[in-house]
Amino acid sequence: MRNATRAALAATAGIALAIGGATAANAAHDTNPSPKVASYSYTLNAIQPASVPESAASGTTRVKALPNGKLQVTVEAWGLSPNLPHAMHLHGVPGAATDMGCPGPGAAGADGVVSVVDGIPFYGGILTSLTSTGDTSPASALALDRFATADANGYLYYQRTFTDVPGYTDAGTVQVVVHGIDFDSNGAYAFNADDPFASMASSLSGAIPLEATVPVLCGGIAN
Ligand SMILES: [Ca+2]
Ligand SMILES: [Ca+2]
Ligand SMILES: [Cu+2]
Repeated sequence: MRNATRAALAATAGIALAIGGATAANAAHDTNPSPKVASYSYTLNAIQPASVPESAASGTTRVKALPNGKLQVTVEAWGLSPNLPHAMHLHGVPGAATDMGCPGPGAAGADGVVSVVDGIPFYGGILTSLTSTGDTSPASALALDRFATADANGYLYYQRTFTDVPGYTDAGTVQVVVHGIDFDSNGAYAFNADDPFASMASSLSGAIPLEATVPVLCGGIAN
């Protein structure tokens, strides 16, 4: 499973994140398609140690404030585990501005994997679930049947226009976090007991495999 090039890419991303630490979002202001549309794009970075298989990925988030007051969020990612849904959330701390950021490989701890819980001191809790349909509250955090699925090449495209983004307008800095790594490339998250990774549970729930919730990409956006 390990691939030297992928590992090197992940390590490079990790170093950048370690230096970037808990800094605020780096915004790249696009040329506006219209004077009434504010459009911004942000980078998503891989956050796992290079030793975590299938964890090298990259991505972007685009946020457009539309003239009608709605907010359009687009996420594109490359190198994700193919043909699987990827939970995505806006993470942060509601209320007064708190300077949050993304975890790097150093947040992994003894087990060598950055779990959702390992990342919480960096990116906070879940403000919004970036589901494709239905509810977008934190209650839908693990609604895998309503999140975007990566294609056979590991490419994911997500776009949704929000009239109300729970917790988002309130929070100081917000991180987009994309979850889900098929560590053993067997085409599935380890929901079946005979799966090699079934014994590794999510840090959120013993009923959910680590593969389904482990964070893979993270990047700050400005609100
Ligand atoms: Ca860990
Ligand atoms: Ca698997
Ligand atoms: Cu999340």
